[in-house]
Amino acid sequence: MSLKDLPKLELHLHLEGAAPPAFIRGLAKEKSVDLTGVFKEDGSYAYRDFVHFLSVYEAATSVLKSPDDYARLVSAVLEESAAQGVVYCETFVSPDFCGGSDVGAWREYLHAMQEAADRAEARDGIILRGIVTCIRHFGPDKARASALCAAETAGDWITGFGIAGDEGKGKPGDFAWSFDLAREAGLRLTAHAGEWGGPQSVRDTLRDLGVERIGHGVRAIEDPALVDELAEAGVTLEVCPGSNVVLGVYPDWSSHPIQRLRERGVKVTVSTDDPPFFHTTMRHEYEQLERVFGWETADFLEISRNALDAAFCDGNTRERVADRLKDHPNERTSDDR
Ligand code: MCF
Ligand code: ZN
Repeated sequence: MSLKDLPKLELHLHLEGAAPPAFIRGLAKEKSVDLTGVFKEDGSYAYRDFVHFLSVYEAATSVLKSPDDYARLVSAVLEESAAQGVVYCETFVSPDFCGGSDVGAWREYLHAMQEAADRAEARDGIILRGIVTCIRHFGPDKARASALCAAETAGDWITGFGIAGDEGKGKPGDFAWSFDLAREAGLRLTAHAGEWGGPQSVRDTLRDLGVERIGHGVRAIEDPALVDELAEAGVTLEVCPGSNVVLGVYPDWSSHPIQRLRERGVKVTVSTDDPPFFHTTMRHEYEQLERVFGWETADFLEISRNALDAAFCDGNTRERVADRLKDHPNERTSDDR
């Protein structure tokens, strides 16, 4: 079977960051929003570096002004994900962008997103779940408001809570109150760390926020003892190699530590992060992993199994996704084992 056809699970996808540029341009035109500087001449997103990426992301997001806009976004994003062979996806959603963290407004956005996700599931079989995400450079007060929205709407669809944004701003401990609230509401926890911050940022995040997954986490490789701890504790890394290379965390794919982390026993998964921003897709990530590290079907199935085990969904959903994976048996021969 071709790698392109393998069923894929994606645990790390920012909803607005997955918006096709043409979709954002279309909304900007409809609403007469000036997006000067957001796009290059070839129509792709324009940014110089990580901090500039964050502000371009927010500028592009400014065209999304209503629950219906978010419903349209979910439809567009899931259509593309399903075309990539994704069968299960978790997306980061932010109450900051959806009603300014007002709980009543947030419920309306959420309802619209969930309905759009249900339609996509009926149409293409793709399953989506949401992780409410606070934005680190917006500060701890905004994070508390997001956590309250998350706690109010925790359930079958909002299944997790996380933090993304500028890792250079503040400390993980500044957000502990929000993570404690989310945990008490029954939400599963993940946090971006070890992307721009070194191994200590991963240690601090695990200690202060008590998360079970780390977004990126790749710079843990710089501390062998930490790598052992991650492996022993079964912490899953949401690795986004293409994102790391394009943003300059690593100079090229062959320097990326995903394979070394795996070899040291760390559970890794593969995601695209913000695919059009990083000129990537799930298929492109798979093709690169095959080309650069020689990954075969069995390696990808192991990655999918890791994602399934770490997915923030209920048991029934997990079984449904597991059935989709069973359609594609491990092609590894007995000689390989
Ligand atoms: O993972 C990438 C790069 N590292 C950190 N943060 C983000 C990434 N993509 C989006 N983000 C942040 C960004 O601040 O997540 C927020 C954006 O505003 C959206 S979460 C729905
Ligand atoms: Zn991310």
